[in-house]
Amino acid sequence: MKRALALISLAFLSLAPPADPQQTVDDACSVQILVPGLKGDAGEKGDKGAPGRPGRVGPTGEKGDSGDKGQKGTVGRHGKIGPIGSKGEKGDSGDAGPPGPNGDPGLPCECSQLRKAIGEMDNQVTQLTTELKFIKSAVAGVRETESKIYLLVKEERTYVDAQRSCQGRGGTLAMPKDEAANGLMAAYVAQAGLSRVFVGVNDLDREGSFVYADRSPVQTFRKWRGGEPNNAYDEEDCVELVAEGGWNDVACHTALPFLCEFDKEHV
Ligand code: GN1
Ligand code: CA
Ligand code: CA
Repeated sequence: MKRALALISLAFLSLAPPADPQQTVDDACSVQILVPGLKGDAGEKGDKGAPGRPGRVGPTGEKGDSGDKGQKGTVGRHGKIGPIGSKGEKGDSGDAGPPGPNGDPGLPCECSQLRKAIGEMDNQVTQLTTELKFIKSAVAGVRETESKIYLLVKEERTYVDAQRSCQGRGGTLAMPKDEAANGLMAAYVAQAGLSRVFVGVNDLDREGSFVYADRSPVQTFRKWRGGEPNNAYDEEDCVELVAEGGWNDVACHTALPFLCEFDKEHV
């Protein structure tokens, strides 16, 4: 190998142009043996070479300190359905449902016959009411109006005892507050064959100020006989109704038959 290189170098040297321009053509045809010159000066510093290849992966480092707590993560997936809860309160009732189907046709109305029967019953009620009134009057000895029942008691009592007797029966001494009631009472007294009875009127609390047994004042309706009330003997604070219908003040300790009155609502 070394021998091959020496031959090549020799050939090259023989073909190389003359190093000195003063050399002649003859010189070129001559064979000269050139010897190496002195070592030249050091060249200029070359450019920085390209970066080298990456090195090998280093060994695993030591475990570092734990870092700060990370941020809150996103909402997780829905969890599983929980157990069935307890029964709730009853809700409001729903809307009314649709109307049901029509019912079966009714029986034909016998209206004229029904009206006739009702009319007959009305007549019977009226007749029975009249008869009952008669029986009450004849047997029980009472009289009645739309709202009141009157009872004549033939036992003679002072005013206070008479009032107590009426109250014991659930009523009060009769109070003639209008012409109709006063007339009924007077007729009742007359039919009973009596001349006078105590009624519920007095001026016991204040002389001359007459009130009814229910403490309401005697006002526009009055039925005093001529010259009455005269408070005779300065002791007349109670009132009698005479059979003719007039009123007279008499002494309360006088014993007389009396007339009671009852509210139908309370009987
Ligand atoms: C009666 O008793 P005499 O006649 O004085 C009546 C009086 C009357 C008077 C009218 C107890 O009194 O209340 O006002 O007639 N006394 C009695 O003349 O009935
Ligand atoms: Ca009097
Ligand atoms: Ca009198």
